[in-house]
Amino acid sequence: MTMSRDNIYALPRDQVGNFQFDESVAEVFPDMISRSVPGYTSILSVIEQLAERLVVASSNVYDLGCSLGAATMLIRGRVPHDVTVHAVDNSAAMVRRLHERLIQDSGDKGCRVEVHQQDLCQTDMVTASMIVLNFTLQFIAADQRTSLLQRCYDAMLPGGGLVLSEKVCFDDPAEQTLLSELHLDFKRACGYSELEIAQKRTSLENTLIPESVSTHVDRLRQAGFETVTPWFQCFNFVSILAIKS
Ligand code: GEK
Repeated sequence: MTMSRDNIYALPRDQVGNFQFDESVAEVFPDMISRSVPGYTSILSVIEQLAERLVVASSNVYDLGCSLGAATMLIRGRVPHDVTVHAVDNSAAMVRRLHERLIQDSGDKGCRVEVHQQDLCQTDMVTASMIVLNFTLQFIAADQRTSLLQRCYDAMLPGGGLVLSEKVCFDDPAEQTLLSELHLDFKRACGYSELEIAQKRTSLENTLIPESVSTHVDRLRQAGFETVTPWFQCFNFVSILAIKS
C-alpha cells in the first residue's frame, strides 16, 4: 500500500472541528496511525500470531473498526480457508479503499473477507472465534461499550478470544501526566510539529474518550470473559486479550 504523509493539521486553522474518518484521513491513515500510536505495528503482528492460535475452522472473525483492513489482511492469511473475516467500518472512505485493496489482492491470499460499511454497534455476530477491536472502542459512546462487549462475548465460541487495544488514561495524575508527555515526545520524534499535535488533540477531544485499564478489564470480566490479560503497554496505549473458556 502507498504511504502518503499525514500533513492534515500542519497549517493553522481558524476552527478545529471534531475528528472525522473522511477522505483526507483515509488517504494518509497508515502514516498517521504509525506515527501516532506507539507499538501499532507490534500489536498487529501479535494479532496475526493470535489468529493462528485462536481461529478454528468454519468460524467467523470480526475486525470491528477495521479502517483500511490492516488486521484483516494479516489474519486472513493465517486461518483455515473456510473461515470468513468480517471487516466492519462506518467510514465510506475507509471501506472504499479496503474494497480496492482486496480487489488488488485477489490472488490466493487466504480466506474470504466480507466488508461491511455499518455502525459496528449494529453488526450481527455469530460463531466467532476471534474479535478484534484495535483502537476502535475508544470512539464508541461510553454508554454503548458494555452492551457491545456483551454481544462480543455472546457471539464467541468457547476458546475464542477478543483483542482490545486502546488509548488509556490513569487515575493517578502524576502517572497520567508522565505517560501523556512520553506519548507527545514519541509524536515529536515521529516528525509532528507542536501545531499539528495541538490541533489534532483539539479535534479528538470529544471524539476519542479513553478509559482506564481497570475499567476495560472489569467490563470484559463482567461480560463473561474468564481470562482477561493486558499483554502490551507502551505509554498510554494498551492491548488486552480476553478469552472465553
Ligand atoms: C487498524 N483497527 O488499523 N462503527 C464502525 N466503525 C467505526 C465506528 C462505528 N461506530 N466508530 C469509529 N469507527 C484499525 C484502526 S481506527 C483507530 C482503527 C484510530 C472506525 C473509524 O471509521 C476508524 O476507521 C476506526 O474505527 C478507528 O488496526 O484512528 O486511532
